Amino acid sequence: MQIKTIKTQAFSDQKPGTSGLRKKVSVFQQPHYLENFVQSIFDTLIVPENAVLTLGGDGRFYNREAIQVIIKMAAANGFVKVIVGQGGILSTPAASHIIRQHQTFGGIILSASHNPGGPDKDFGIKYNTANGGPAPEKITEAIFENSKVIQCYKKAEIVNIDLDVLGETVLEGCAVTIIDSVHGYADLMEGMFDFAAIRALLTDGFQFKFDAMHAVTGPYAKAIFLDRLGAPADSLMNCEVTEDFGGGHPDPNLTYAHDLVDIVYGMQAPDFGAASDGDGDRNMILGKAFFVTPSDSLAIIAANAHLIPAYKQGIVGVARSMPTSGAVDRVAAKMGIDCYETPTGWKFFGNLMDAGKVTLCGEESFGTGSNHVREKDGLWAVLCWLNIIAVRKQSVEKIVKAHWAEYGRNVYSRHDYEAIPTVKADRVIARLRHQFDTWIGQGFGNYQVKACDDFAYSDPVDGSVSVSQGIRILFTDGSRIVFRLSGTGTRGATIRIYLEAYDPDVANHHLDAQQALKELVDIALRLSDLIAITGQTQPTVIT
Ligand code: G16
Repeated sequence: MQIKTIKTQAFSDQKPGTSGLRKKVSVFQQPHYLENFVQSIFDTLIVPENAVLTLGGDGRFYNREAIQVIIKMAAANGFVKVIVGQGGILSTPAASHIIRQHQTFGGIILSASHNPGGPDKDFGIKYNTANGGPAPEKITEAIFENSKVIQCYKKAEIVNIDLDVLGETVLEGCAVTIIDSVHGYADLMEGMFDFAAIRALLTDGFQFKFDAMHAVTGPYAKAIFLDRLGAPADSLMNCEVTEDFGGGHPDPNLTYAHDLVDIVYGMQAPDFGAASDGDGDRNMILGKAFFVTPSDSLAIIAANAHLIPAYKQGIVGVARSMPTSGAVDRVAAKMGIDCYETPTGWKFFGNLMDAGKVTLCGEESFGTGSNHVREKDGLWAVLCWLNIIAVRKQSVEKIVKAHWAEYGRNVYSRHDYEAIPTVKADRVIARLRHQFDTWIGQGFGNYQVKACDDFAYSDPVDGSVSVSQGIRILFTDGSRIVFRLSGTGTRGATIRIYLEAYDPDVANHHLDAQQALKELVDIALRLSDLIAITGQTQPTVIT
């Protein structure tokens, strides 16, 4: 195989965010841009002999082109085999499964997750390690350092591979295997859940609606819900993967999953609605005109895990990201298992799962998952709910309300202020950082501040420390306000305000979370001076 070494110059902006490098497609299309980042990944890894790479993406615009480039570079950098999902398609959880199942030397996943796709939208790339999970900070930092000093990259001079035809192409020194993107993942799910019970539910009048948002879960949903579980074809919507996700924003929340939300809150509301994002790792769960917060979803899955075959022996522990509500903490306390609070980002859960400390994890950002893979998993969460409903034979709303009656309710909401000029967003955060010490002990309306900090985490497995992970204002009654800058946006900065109030007395709770959290919102805006600094008077997204 002929290998070409190509001279290049470093770009200065290749710092991976919460989940890899995400930029506009036009940025990735600059000569050498993708290649520099891929070479920086390979330069960071010491590729062992006989190393195999998993490769796939969410099917967005530029996916196929990027895959051809990466195959050539993997071959030139010593990989003996590249396993690629058919058509270049692999959902993030399916890629994680393939890395683990085939014991590959990690994988490259091409996705900008829930960000829109298309020629003038976003693209992304991340490296997952051999455990199937996102690379830890020490690796992503090293990739960034390498990207700043790179001088050349290596590419094999080979023809493009036909990504649509299953089978192996043996090139001199490197084989490329195109595998079915869906089958292995569907088998994994079938082995974990009570498919007979779910099939009985879905074929017996229970109305189910799943929205793939024109993104990667479409083919997975067809294989699992239609072919294996017998759901009627009209249970699925937006299940053809398109390069621009149908022109939509594939983020499964109440704002962006509006097609589904309209149905679930309409006259013909199904019993259950769910959506997943661009790369299939996020999920939103809905009942009839009823929204389940991701934090509640995690707590309810944990409390009912014993009803699911994969967890019938029990769960060893749980973890949530810091801004996620404390609902799952209450379940863990009752079960007598550990509950870990980590910074935002799925990578922090990997160590805990590898060390056997936790079974289930979740984040307020519509991510839930377990140790079956090392990524959050949208369809897995949907199957958890279907399995629980099939056993309990209760509606989503009834299950949630019974949970609140038992544990109390962590009333929760997140307000996002998107596309703020970075300097202004930094000013908001800097102001909070400088002032929070002075608020301790002070009263604001009905709330008194107990403590404030900038969240720091010390990993209990490897001792690594992560600082500045979000500003917390903790009140004496257990309520919280958290401020954090998003690590996944590509337009300016996004400030997220997370609001949580604990209501132990479910009989008196306000059903409307926004109403219940109104005073906390006012306090958050007052303390941060966000409106004056940014000029943005309303959040762009409320979940
Ligand atoms: C990524 C990470 C998640 C994290 C989220 C936070 O999600 O995988 O673990 O919770 O980012 O996003 P932000 O920094 O914008 O709040 P995804 O689905 O984009 O890969």
